[in-house]
Amino acid sequence: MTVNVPSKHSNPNSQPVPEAPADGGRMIVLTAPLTEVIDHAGYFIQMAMASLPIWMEGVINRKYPKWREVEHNPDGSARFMPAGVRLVEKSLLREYRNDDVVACFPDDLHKFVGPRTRVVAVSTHNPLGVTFAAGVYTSIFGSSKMPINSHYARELFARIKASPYRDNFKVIVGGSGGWQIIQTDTYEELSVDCVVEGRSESSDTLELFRKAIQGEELPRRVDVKHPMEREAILFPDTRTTFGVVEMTTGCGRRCKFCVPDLNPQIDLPKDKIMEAVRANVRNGNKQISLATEDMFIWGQVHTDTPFYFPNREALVDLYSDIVNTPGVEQHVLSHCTIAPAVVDPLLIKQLSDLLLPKSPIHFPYLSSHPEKKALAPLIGLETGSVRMAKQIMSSKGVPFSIEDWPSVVLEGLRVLNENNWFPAMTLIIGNPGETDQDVRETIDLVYEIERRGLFAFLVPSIFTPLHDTRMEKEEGVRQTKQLTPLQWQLMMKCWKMNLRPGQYSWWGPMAWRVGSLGMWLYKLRGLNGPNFTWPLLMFSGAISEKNLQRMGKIYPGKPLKVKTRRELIASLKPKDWQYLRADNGDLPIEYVPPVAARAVATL
Ligand code: B12
Ligand code: SF4
Repeated sequence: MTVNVPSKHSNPNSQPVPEAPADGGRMIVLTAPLTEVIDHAGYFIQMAMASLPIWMEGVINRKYPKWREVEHNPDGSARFMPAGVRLVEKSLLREYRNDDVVACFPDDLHKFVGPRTRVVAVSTHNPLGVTFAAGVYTSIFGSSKMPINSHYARELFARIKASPYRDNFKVIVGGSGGWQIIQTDTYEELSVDCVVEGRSESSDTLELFRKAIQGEELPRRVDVKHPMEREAILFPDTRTTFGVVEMTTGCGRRCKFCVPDLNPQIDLPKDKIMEAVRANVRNGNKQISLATEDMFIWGQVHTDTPFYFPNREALVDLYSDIVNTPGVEQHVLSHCTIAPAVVDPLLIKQLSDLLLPKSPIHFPYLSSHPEKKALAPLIGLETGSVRMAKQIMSSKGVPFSIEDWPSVVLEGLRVLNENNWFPAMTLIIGNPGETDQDVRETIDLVYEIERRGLFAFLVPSIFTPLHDTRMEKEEGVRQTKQLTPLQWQLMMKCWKMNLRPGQYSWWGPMAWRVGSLGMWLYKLRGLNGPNFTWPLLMFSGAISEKNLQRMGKIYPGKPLKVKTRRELIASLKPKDWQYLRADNGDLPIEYVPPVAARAVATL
């Protein structure tokens, strides 16, 4: 049965309005776009939906026909929600009663939004798709403003806007993608009253909800403080999407383009992490993932050792307890940096022994694991140009000098690959001030990865100035049409290399060749301009790279002179030697281990 209730925010499609909830609805209703909530088929599906345009949704539907299936609690609320929603819920439950607050899927909003509702709070990661990587692929394929995720986010906002009770409640948006609404000034269009920048634990956030409940006018944008103490960070005690539980906040490497690094560097207490892991399992989750910018800083924040020398024992102990928690069947890594793999290869090996059996990721053509399992964290490579690296991320490779960045990447990748870690590595194309020479150096590094038989899933994206960062005001390449032939070559070479493992079938190479040429003729040529032509021919394999190089149509790349691990370790400052682990070998000849040094001193 449906009722029609007049409202100034009337239903744009004049759809019949569902019947009001019998209990008048909840005072505070929390939700998130369906494509950010789903807990299906691993991380990849959400990342794909952030990048593919809506007209390619059929590809996802065919590959994952059940992706829309979600689970409910007996009262109709969501069985799982992104960690951000869970923390808003937990923060609110410090002040409001359980039956005042609910977290529900977008399709169930009508069951909870009623005359009693005063706030609808939306948590979102990437509502408009204007962040890095997400924007670039939709712009290559066309209709740049509408990735699949964005379509579903907009659908959610349209649904809220059309609610017959819209005049009675405020819409508050938060989460890591809220800034996109501020930056595009889409408040009216999406019917958003206020965007909160910052964490829900803050007392300012609670104050905002109080105001909204009293019907007061809200400011368009509120910046709330990030807790400075680890004890002030809350943990979910219900199930989260992908079993996400926070492990750290902040990073410490200070890359100029980075948003999460603006937060204080905190590693969260193990007992709280474990409680949240158990809560996930209790509520039916079988998978866990610790959210972090760099997993390797955990256990080494504000200790006597610099954070970039990982605390091996603490990390192995934490991950061991997680994967051995009864009920945890799958575990996925989130983000990390690459220098720790060079600093402590034995740590990587010990983590592999622990984590591979529970990894849901399989790389049949790459992994040496008996079941072909692999680990695939996300790591920033960003650029192969030392000049550019110095400018935008001078501490990315510490304790090693940024002068050695290409060697750190190659040596780190060697260690990771040997232990069945095949990371996704992001690259930024079109950084402000990027010259052709910078791009050539990045292409050199990519060719060197190939030459050495190493593998990373390379994810190039176009520079996006992110809000509040030190590069917020800087201009780089804005659209794919502006990319130079070299930048296109880099982009297409990355994708060609990514598809290598998929090409070991008889049909694979042919499908790519025909598919990409067809796409080019049909659509891409017009969209991306003439600079795209030769790189796409290279990608498709229609003309061999050797021939294209001979014809002068692509840059041939040149071999890099690379430092070995021993040489990299030898380049460290002597004051850092004390943090090296002897069991990794390669110690500098002049190095005297602490025990021996003490013995010499007492002679
Ligand atoms: C886990 C994760 C993922 C996972 C799972 C996401 C999920 N749905 O659960 C996967 C791998 C799928 C993913 C995908 C992507 N991600 Co992601 N992801 C993360 C990561 C590591 C943790 C997110 C998290 O759960 N944190 C813990 C929760 C508690 O934090 P939170 O969500 O921010 O919530 C807090 C506040 O924001 C606030 N809050 C949240 N919601 C609300 C709502 C209201 C009303 C209020 C008041 C407050 C509030 O309170 C919470 C704390 O109390 C972050 C980095 C990070 N450390 O945050 C990157 C991060 C958020 N992702 C990022 C990006 C770019 C993406 C992708 C676009 C990447 C890509 N190209 O594919 C996609 C987009 C996916 C999509 N659906 O569109 C960027 C966002 C950059 C930006 N600011 O725009 C980040 C910051 C990574 C980075 N280093 O840059 N991601
Ligand atoms: S290493 Fe990654 S998380 Fe850390 S500051 Fe740099 S970009 Fe940010």
